[in-house]
Amino acid sequence: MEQKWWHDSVVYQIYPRSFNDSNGDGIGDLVGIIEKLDYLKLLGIDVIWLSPVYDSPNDDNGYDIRDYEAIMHEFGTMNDFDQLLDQAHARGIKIVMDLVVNHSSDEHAWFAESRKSKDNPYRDYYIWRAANDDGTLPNNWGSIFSGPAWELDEATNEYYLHLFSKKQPDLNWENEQLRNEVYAMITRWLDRGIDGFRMDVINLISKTPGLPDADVAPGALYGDGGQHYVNGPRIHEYLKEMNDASFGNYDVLTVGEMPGATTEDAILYTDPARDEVNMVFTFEHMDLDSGPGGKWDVLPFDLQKLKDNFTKWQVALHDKGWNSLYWNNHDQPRVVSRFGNDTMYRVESAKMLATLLHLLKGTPYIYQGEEIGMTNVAFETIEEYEDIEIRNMWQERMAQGANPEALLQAVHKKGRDNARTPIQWNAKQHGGFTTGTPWLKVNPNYREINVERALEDPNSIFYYYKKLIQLRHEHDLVVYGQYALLETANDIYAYSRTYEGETWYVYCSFAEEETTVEVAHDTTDIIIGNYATAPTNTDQEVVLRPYEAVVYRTE
Ligand code: TEU
Ligand code: CA
Repeated sequence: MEQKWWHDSVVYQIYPRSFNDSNGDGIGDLVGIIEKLDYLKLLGIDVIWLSPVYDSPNDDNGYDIRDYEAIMHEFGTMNDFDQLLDQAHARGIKIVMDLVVNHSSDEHAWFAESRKSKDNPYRDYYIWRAANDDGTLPNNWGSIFSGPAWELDEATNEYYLHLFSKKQPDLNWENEQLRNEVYAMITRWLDRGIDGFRMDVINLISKTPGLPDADVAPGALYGDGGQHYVNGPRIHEYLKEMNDASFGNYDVLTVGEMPGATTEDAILYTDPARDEVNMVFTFEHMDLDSGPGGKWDVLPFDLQKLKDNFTKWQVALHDKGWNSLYWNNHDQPRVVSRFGNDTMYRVESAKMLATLLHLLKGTPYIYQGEEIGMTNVAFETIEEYEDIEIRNMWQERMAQGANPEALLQAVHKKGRDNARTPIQWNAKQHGGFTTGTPWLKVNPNYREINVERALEDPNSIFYYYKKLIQLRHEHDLVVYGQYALLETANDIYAYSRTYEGETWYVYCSFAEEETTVEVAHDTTDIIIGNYATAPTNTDQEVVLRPYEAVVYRTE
């Protein structure tokens, strides 16, 4: 496979609202990001993925875009953006932006036109339907943010489709003119000098013609429309067309956020010969702790399922496509709280999880705060949460008579605001994120967990991430080596990577007690480990301490 710059790159995701506030209004901003570029340079990352910074009424924190070519005024100006781009490039850091084109804001100029009349030239940019003859909604699909996926608009007495919030009407990709406008917009950003796109729910843009009703799961209020829009009928055609018309003409990174994409789908999306996208974000490992009732139906973590899933992806995409690797983003709880131990073994388990992910094959993504082991937050009341997904879900479930204590616990475990609390820079008020009042409360553990402390401690999680990033930059084995799962006890995840006659063995313990693993290789050359001393080992066995991670090299 032809080598690409994004093969050995590590990406750092910034959620600008929560990163760093430079002017005391409680909201992170572009100047705040510029102030921290040296920090990111020290960490050693290659690319920043910026969550949306476009003009938006913030119904979904910028994932509802009012103007694709203006900057959100809370975040700064286009001049600030150009500064950020220049300053990042001057440090050898690339910038990838978010592309949110499954839907726009209902305040976008296209939608303002579209809703005016049935014969408006922009009518067909969105998905409009009349009610059925019996007065019911056009179909039975539910919105991903609760309630039905249809909203009545009085001007024309028709419904528009919104897979997400009412303020996020879905764009109609069947309309060629709309598609061309999107490609032209992408091209203008690329000409501005950005280095690629993370493409929001891009595998949802093609819907089954006729928008048929979907199956209703037992106990569900609405049909699961996903059957008619996840990896829909024209998705590969649209992606190829987009690639040919825009980013395919530039040497940039594209990553498609793709809920419901299987390994078979991912191979089609990322096969370099097909010219669609470079890599996808799979959701499969993020869904392992969800029961049949969906994300709020929380199951205990099961390491065996994680091993099976990662192994399936590592093996399937080898030499066929390209993986992206992530534990965290702005939609997911903090990994150290989710799959590790965020109390007694916070530092050990955060480093162990980092080792596991960063030595796999694919492009790793670090979500802001992950590099200092930030944890989930547990607000005591639902009013302290800001996320529209949480708020809508709460309202719907309370109306159905759900138990508020149990639901609040599910929010503590899975709510998106876990990832969105402001970055804890130091032990000062509000963790040094702002001199004003933060838009979302800071996690109360900021005095113990913060960047300043991490930078002072040579054994911190931060410096461990730095080392892992360096390993990827220095060793082709980490980038291109072939993966194999090693059979071990239940609480251990062990795998090897092999490249040009060299093999690395990665052992990761999820146990809270010592665990002995049998080994069949030399154990003298340790590449990295998360304890200050080497584990007790012979050529036959290694005794792993709680949440220990260790990597051996053999030739
Ligand atoms: O997320 C898509 C998505 O599927 C999530 O909404 C996910 O299903 C949810 O968090 C899990 O319950 C993308 C963005 O990352 C997210 O922030 C946006 O809210 C969403 O699209 C709509 O743009
Ligand atoms: Ca600000």
